[in-house]
Amino acid sequence: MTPSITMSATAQHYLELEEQYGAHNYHPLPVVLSRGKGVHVWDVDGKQYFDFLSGYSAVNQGHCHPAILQTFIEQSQQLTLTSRAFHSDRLGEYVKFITDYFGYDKVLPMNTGVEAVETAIKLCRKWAYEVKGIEEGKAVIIVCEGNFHGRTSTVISFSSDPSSRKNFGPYMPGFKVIPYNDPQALAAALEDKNVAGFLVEPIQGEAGVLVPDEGYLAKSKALCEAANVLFIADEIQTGLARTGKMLACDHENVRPDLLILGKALSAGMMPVSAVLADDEIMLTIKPGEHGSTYGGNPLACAVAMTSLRVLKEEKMAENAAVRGEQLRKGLADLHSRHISLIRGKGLLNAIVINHPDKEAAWELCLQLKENGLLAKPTHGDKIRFAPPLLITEAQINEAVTIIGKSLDSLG
Ligand code: IF1
Repeated sequence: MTPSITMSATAQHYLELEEQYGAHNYHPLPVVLSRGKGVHVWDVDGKQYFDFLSGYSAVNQGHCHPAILQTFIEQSQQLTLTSRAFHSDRLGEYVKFITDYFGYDKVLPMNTGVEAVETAIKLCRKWAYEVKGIEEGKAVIIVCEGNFHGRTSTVISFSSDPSSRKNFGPYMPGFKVIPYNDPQALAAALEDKNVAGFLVEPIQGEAGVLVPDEGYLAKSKALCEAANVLFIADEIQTGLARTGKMLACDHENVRPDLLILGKALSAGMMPVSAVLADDEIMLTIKPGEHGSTYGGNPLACAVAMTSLRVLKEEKMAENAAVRGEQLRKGLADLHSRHISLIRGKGLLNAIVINHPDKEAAWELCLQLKENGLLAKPTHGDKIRFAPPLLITEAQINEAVTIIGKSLDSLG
């Protein structure tokens, strides 16, 4: 049954403004939000929803977390941006804090996730030429089919998703695509002596929350080590407690050579990203060879420190592990004929919809919205369920009831 899309005049007004004056580079669910707090968001008509997307894992700490907000307010009234032409007290404090937190020699602070991915690519190439000794211009970085690492021209050059690539050429060379979750394919690709790095998501988010086989990350890291190739983990979506550990790599005790963070590093307050590495890699970039106007700004540093502190103080990784088990069990116990697969780790989950109507996942999301829960399909038949990590047992039960009721109305 296709629920009628009922929009108030107020909501319609905002949709029309976006339609008329905004680029059409998204197809959002027909809901206009105006407030967020914890696991909930409210639309312009005051209706409350569970947020089961969490800004694609940017608000792991919950919307408008009070302690992070307090830091934002205090720092924003003191000093927000100096550029890197000058030092700042917050940057010095932050670089020590985050490198102690994750156990690396150094951090290179950036803003968006894809900027951190680009930074990791540049560090990997620099290291290849100046440390490993690969011939200049010949470095190859291995990536996986189904990857999503952002939307710059370089990064979409190695996307296997036509909608990310089509008509954005010419493409950046120097990347080799192999199947995900296939150590043999990685071993074969590593035969090429020009390989400098392996860039991988510990769980492929956009591909539909593809969790690789147990041991995939550890095997891949070992193969990279044996080949003197950098293991580059894109933990922008999987990191920061989302999968039930501080990093998804922690499930296999894998320490990436280059660790890429973003999204929840600032709990949804502003774009903050980072690349962590040890000196042999990080010091290949010399003064003036890389940077960004806002990278490492005092406001971002202050917000990131509180965002990281909150994750540990409120034991969000532990909660994500327990609540994720509860969510997957609750979904399984629905015994819905419309669910063909439930997968995930911690509170990064997805269901695969089994329905003759190819629009069923979208229809289900419309029904979920009507019933008070916001989620969005990814790649057609999959729906990601990724609430903020402070969600409670009772709230998971309430959400599963909503999901069950919505599935029943699919027909
Ligand atoms: C959109 C997807 C998710 C990411 C990983 C790097 C980036 C992302 C693993 C780049 C960003 C965002 C981008 C956003 C929607 C969302 C997304 F659907 F696009 F693919 F989460 F799965 N690495 N993912 O997930 O970070 O530059 O965006 O800060 O483009 O619509 P960014």
